[in-house]
Amino acid sequence: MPDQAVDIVTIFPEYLAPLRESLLGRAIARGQLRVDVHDLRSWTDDAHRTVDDTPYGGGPGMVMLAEPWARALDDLAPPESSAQPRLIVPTPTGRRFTQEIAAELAQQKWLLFACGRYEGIDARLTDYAGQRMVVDEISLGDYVLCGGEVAVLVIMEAVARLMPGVLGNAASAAEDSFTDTVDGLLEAPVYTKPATWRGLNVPEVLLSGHHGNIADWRRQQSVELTRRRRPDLLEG
Ligand code: 6GU
Repeated sequence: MPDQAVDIVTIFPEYLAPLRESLLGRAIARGQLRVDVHDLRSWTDDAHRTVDDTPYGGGPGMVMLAEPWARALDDLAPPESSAQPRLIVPTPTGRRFTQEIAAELAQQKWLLFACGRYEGIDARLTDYAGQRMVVDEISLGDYVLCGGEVAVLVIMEAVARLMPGVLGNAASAAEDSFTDTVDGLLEAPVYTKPATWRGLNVPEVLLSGHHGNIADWRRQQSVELTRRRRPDLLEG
């Protein structure tokens, strides 16, 4: 049995195909991770396979019905079962996704993503799910996507590389931008061979073999880059 499991419910299952590529694909192939994508419409029972309706109180667009979602949850994670997933609902009204949240999700045994479309899901769905599982509404940032599917790809790409045993080189995840080991600074620029390329040179210090000087240079580059591009990270 895989160490970790991910279920994704969506009305566009094909959208999640990229999850089988690359890092995640290899973890799935090695049997470390189970990823299953489910069509929400399979939990409808009318001829039109309806998943939405007009909003109470008026307003634009359509709202996803709670019932198909509840059936999906009850099927994938029966209420009487003691094992329950962490429910992730991507939504622009969620708390902002960060590296810290990615690290937290990477520790979970079981993640269940509910991809909303249209104007979102009937708010009672998270109340219902919250009766038995931890529910996390997450936003990628201050812009609006058409649906949660791409958000799931983003979240899973950030989470997968932090999952125990998924990344080949565990050290490289720890040193990346936004993790604690660089004190919340952006990473210094990186270079590889050749040392001179189309008239452009690699900074001399990186060729020196002097580890102390290299560490100092990288630190100074990190601080400078962060001051220019992300001064918000330097506050406090
Ligand atoms: Cl997670 N979902 C949607 N639909 N829009 C978003 C988002 C999520 N994060 C930012 N915009």
